[in-house]
Amino acid sequence: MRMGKPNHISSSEITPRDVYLNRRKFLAAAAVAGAAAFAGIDELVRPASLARADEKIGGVTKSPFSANEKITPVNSVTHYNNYYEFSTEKEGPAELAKNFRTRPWTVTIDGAVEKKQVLDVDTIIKFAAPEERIYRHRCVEGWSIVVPWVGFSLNELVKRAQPLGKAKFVEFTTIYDVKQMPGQRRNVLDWPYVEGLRMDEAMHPLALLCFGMYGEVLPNQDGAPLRIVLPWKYGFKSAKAIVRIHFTEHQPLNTWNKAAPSEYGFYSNVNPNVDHPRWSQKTERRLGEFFKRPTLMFNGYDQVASLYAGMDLKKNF
Ligand SMILES: Nc1nc2c(c(=O)[nH]1)N[C@H]1C(S)=C(S)[C@@H](COP(=O)(O)O)O[C@H]1N2
Ligand SMILES: [Mo]
Repeated sequence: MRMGKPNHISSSEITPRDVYLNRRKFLAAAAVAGAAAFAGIDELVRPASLARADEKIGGVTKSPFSANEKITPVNSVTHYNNYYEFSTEKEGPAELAKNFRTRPWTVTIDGAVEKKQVLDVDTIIKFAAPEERIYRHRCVEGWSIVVPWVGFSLNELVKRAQPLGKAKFVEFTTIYDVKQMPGQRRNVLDWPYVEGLRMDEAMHPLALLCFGMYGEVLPNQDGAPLRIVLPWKYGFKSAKAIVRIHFTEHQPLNTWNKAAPSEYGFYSNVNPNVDHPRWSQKTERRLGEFFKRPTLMFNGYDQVASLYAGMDLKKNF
């Protein structure tokens, strides 16, 4: 406060500048109210941050979507990762992602939506009650795992964004941060990593917005603080460390499709009847098991079949 300024100002002394400043305050308050409207009533209570891996996630309910199968040991899932931003070696991300900063973290919601927003990840993860979903996960390379992920249906977020009628696809972008992600110094892929879904795929309840696994906060190497998990698609569709969710009229060009279009398509549904050009997709090996097992159509998630009715899945691989 300037010296000599009187404490009391009569209304006759209010200048245009005061009016301007009050208007600014009003606009700031309106912006906060707008964010609250996007988040919904239950988000008005600001959630605590889930920042540390190995922190337990409370209030997790069991999901009816869970597979009744033997869960892969957590140590395998945290030490056999595809995460090229850190390393192309499967054993690399566990160590290299150890100090990756997952807070503060925001996700930009933009494109063809009513509610364009920049949202804090700790707001997003309170959009719905956390569920444990035990999903089979099939990597295009021929190995598979069974993981108890924690999250809720991606459609909880999509609904809140209020996509416009012209929004036909959702595009997910991973963080680009060369200082933290040594793999991004190399041109193995075109960074940042991009993935996409058709709107009806994104709205399917099986599509999971994920922030935990094995009851705890997601380890960095598995995609903290926020990833998607799409159990009926090859693993590369399940983008990690998401910073942008973009709604669009056009089919996104996903990173692996861009890198090798004859090998990796947009749909990438698990399909034992369509071989990869360089290997068969008929069987898979569960991490920790010796014998291979047959790979199932849609990875066994028949409930998504209707999304692809009438499509030639050999062409749309
Ligand atoms: N950002 C990003 N997301 C990614 C990848 C990646 O390299 N970068 N790899 C994908 C692949 S090929 C697989 S199989 C899964 C592996 O997930 P997991 O390490 O949690 O098992 O992540 C997918 N998501
Ligand atoms: Mo993968």
